[in-house]
Amino acid sequence: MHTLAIFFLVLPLCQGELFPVAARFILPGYRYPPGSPWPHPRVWGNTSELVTLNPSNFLLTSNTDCDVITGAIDRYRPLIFIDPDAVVSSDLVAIPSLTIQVLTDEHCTLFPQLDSDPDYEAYTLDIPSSGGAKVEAKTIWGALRGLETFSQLVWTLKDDNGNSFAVANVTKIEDKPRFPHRGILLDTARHFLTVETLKRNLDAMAYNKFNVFHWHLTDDQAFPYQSQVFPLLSEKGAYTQRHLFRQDDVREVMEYARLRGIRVIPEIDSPGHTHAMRKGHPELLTACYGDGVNPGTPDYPNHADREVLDPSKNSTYEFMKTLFQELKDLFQDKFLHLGMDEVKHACWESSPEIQNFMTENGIQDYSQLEQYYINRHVAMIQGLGSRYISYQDPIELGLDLGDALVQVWKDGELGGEFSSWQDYMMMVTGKGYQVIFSSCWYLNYISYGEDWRRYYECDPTNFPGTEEERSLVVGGEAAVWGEFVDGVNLEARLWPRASAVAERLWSDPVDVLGNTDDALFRIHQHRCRMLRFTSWFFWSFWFDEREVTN
Ligand code: CP6
Repeated sequence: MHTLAIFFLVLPLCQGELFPVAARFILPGYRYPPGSPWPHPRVWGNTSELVTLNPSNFLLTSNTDCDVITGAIDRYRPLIFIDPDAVVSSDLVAIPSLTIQVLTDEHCTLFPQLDSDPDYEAYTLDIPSSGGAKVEAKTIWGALRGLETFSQLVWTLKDDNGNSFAVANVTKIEDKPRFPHRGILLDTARHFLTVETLKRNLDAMAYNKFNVFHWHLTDDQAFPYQSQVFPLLSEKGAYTQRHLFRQDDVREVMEYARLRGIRVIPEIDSPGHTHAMRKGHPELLTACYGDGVNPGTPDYPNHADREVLDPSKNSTYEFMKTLFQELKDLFQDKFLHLGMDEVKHACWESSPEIQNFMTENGIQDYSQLEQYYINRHVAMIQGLGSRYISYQDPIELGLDLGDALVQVWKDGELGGEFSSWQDYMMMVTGKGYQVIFSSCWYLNYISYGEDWRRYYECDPTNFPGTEEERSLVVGGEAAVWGEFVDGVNLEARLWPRASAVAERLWSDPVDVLGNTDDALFRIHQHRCRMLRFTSWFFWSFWFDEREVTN
């Protein structure tokens, strides 16, 4: 009871987000005011001077008619004005408008891509003490980020007569991301996730300036992606014919993501994690003899966790080429994710056909066989004109991944060869690979309390490499593996914990990220904002209407 009372004092519930008028005089003394942006901008010139906005005639305009911007203006208006009945406060200057200036809208017909231009998502934002507010950006993607920030800067005061006022602090911001790749990995193979659920998370991602949805489409348990070229994959491999992503479903997700400046990178994991592919296409996989370890006749019972594609047949690579060509055309990202994690060699070891193939081709061991698969798979992907991402696993076997972007996901073990994720980062960047970092951010794990602090404190360049090695980090991804997560608990695991990752990947570590106590007020505000922006918020009114009895 006691701790609860203190907790409430420090962090009011989200229903308290309409600040009493008196807050105007108290809150400037805080390190951060209400309407604090998340993630923290690079340069945030913030004052305690307030202006007001009139919801009934506030002008939101842009110099471009690109659908990404006009769509965003329509989406953001109701988010900016929480209370549509807010009135203009007579003792504050009213700013009449927000103008969004885009220097070039050449990106408008394109999907966002990984881009090394530091201004790709940069913007400036100005809320003056009189006159119109401005967002300026080189690209439509930067303008989107700026509009997001503007929506966060507006907060609401409420007076004793029940009037509310939309207000913002006079502010100047210059902002750009620290890393160009800021992603969320969702797994739709262990449990299916609906298009609606994916869209809700794309919204939340936009509120946190994430820009990559890494779609772990398939795995041992299921193949929910409905391929046009190989329909048997999902006809046999999906849980049911309702648990499917049709081509139109994917296009719907893609378009939703594009309008929010989010890339969608599909992953078809291979050569491991392919049990579900066996159901429609048994010819693709190496037949396991016996139980895959002891000799016996080939059969296909429960080898789910050690199934691997057959690297010895040309038809395997032909198949994958046709499948990935379709994915490339559909998803339109420069990168495809190839998986390559946790390849078990047991079925290869059990197979006389594989051993013959190895003898004929002078392949000496199963690592070399894995390398053979990688080489042919990668050559095929390059033949499509795509670039590719791989999990770190092959590198641990000393294998070569060409010009892969490597996703480091392991945390090392005490006493092992790699005792921490830092050791893996040293090894992978030491070999010159660019890296996407994930080791700290397995949000499918749960624990009690403010565990976002742990995610927040983990910095992907905090390993003892050279300056050049640390510069190989292109970003990171928070991951939600789906073994114990479905549409019911996904959002609760992701948000607001992924917000901690979002700020780590966006903001400048020197200025901002030292101290989680500093972040507490802002992340709390941000969580309330996210509730407000989604349908969950409407439940909170049910509580508002109840009488407080003690
Ligand atoms: N599924 C696939 C998983 C994991 C990986 N690949 C995984 C395993 C352990 C942890 C995190 C993720 N569930 N296909 C590894 C990339 Cl801790």
